[in-house]
Amino acid sequence: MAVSIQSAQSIFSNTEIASVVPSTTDAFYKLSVEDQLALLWYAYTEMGISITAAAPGVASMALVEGILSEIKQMSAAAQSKTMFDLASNADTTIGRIYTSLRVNTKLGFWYELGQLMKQGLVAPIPAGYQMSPEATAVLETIKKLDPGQQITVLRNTVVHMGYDPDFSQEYGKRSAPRSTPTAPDQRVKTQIEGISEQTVLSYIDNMNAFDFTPAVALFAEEGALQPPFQKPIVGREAILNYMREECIGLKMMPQQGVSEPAEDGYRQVKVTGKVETPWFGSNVGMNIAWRFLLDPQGQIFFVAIDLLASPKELLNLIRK
Ligand code: 45D
Repeated sequence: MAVSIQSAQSIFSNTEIASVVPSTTDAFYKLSVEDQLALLWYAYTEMGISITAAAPGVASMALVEGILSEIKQMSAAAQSKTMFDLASNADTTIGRIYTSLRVNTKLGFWYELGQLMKQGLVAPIPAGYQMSPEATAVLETIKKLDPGQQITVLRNTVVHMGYDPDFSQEYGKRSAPRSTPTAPDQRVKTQIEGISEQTVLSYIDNMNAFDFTPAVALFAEEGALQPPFQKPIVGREAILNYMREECIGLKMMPQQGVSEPAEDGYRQVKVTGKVETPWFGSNVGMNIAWRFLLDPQGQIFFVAIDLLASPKELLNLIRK
């Protein structure tokens, strides 16, 4: 059987992913929009993990200053309706602007709105609002997730707000803003126990330096990158746009790995470790696996990034 992206998806298929994240996200979308907004508020304020002050630096906040000041000037009822419209994907001007933003800027927008709600400058969730029993159950599930899983659920909900949620999926069709990579003398060389493949080590080093052009050059022309719970992003150009949009400020801390020959001269490599997002810094370390399939030339034919079900999965390096 020839190697394909589809066949590559099932390398190291015994990796246990945090499937509670998509199931909780699905349950969330079955709730009324009022319940969704209330639940997000309670989850956000009661989770006990806080966004770090440096985070807004990764978001282009200048792009949302206009809509934020517009919202500040609205009546409380109009403010609530704006949030309702965003969460229900209504076709509004703010909804269209929101959709055109990068993920980090969407998060920055909500971070700012959350601050304004705490300060009483934007309408809060009405005191005494009673969530449905279904919403209460979803909230309880979220509270029991580990922090890396909790923030992934929160992030998913924010990404899907605004009008035309499919827009952001099309990485091949738009160009993303660039940013300056880390200076060469400030870079650190990664070592991963059990791994000597230069491609994998260079991938991590370039990603940690936000140097996405050489990171993408490690991929085969039609190579693919599959983010957690998403479809593979195929081709260098699409992957480059994705990285420019989503990978600024990420800190990758691979710990250990295993490498073995696969069919047709390919090689499969699994690495586990932690990833931190600029939003939560070292407050939240996400447990991650990278499953690489390298082609005979040593290029990345496929890499899946998985959010692991539990910390004990970090040790699951069985060669399957
Ligand atoms: O609606 O190797 C309020 C890739 C009110 C790339 C609110 C990767 C109501 C390749 C509460 C105010 C990227 C795949 C809302 C590796 C309301 C690669 C606000 C992996 C919405 C390793 C809510 C990277 C707020 C990973 C403010 C796994 C919510 C990255 C804020 C994961 C939520 C990053 C925030 C994650 C969530 C970031 C800031 C999960 C951030 C999550």
